[in-house]
Amino acid sequence: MKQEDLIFYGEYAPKLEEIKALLLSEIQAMLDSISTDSETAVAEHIKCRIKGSESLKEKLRRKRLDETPESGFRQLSDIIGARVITHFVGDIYSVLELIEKNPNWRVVTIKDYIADMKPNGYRSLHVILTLPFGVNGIDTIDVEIQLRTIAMDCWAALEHQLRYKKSIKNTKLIEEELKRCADEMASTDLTMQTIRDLIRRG
Ligand code: 0O2
Repeated sequence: MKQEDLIFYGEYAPKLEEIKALLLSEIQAMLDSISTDSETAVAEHIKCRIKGSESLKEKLRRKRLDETPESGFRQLSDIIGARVITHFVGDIYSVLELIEKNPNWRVVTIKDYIADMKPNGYRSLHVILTLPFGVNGIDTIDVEIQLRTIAMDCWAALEHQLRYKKSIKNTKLIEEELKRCADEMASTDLTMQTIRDLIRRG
């Protein structure tokens, strides 16, 4: 954690680091239970992060909430977030099944932005879990696992970067073009899935 984040999270910082490490190792173990062979692995990579204090304060400000860690723990679900990047769309639902079956986890919300994409073209599946916290009277914390294919992640990363460039003109045209890219990538994802299914069937 950066110095500024350590100061902001204060007494909560060690527990957040502990939960992040636990989440990562549990996800890894879950994925290994499907396959440890790189030829058949479902995940391209996994990432886990604790939200930076500036990004958290910005989100709390946007939602008109107190800019404190406690307010974040109570009202937000992505202070600790993990991202599982899969090769194929079908793999996302295999991982979801494992998450739902995990006896150590309690799934509270599933947001399927693949079946029901956001209007801008964003696709991803978000799973929110409640985990024990137990620091300073805060019993639990919600964490978010985002499941995406490589193509969905690529689009989200580029869109995230472009979104914050305020000087861009022709916003409507750019929005349409981004949406078109998202749709083309989703169509490629489906074709790749079909090709894999054909190969597997022999
Ligand atoms: P970061 O930098 O990724 O951590 P909201 O009120 O909509 O901002 P909420 O209620 O948590 O957030 O719900 P949502 O939209 O289901 O999930 C938010 C997270 O999903 C975002 O976190 C992004 O990681 C991702 N996300 C959602 N919509 C988009 C989108 O249109 N484009 C991209 N690139 N990512 C998206 P943060 O907090 O915005 O930031």
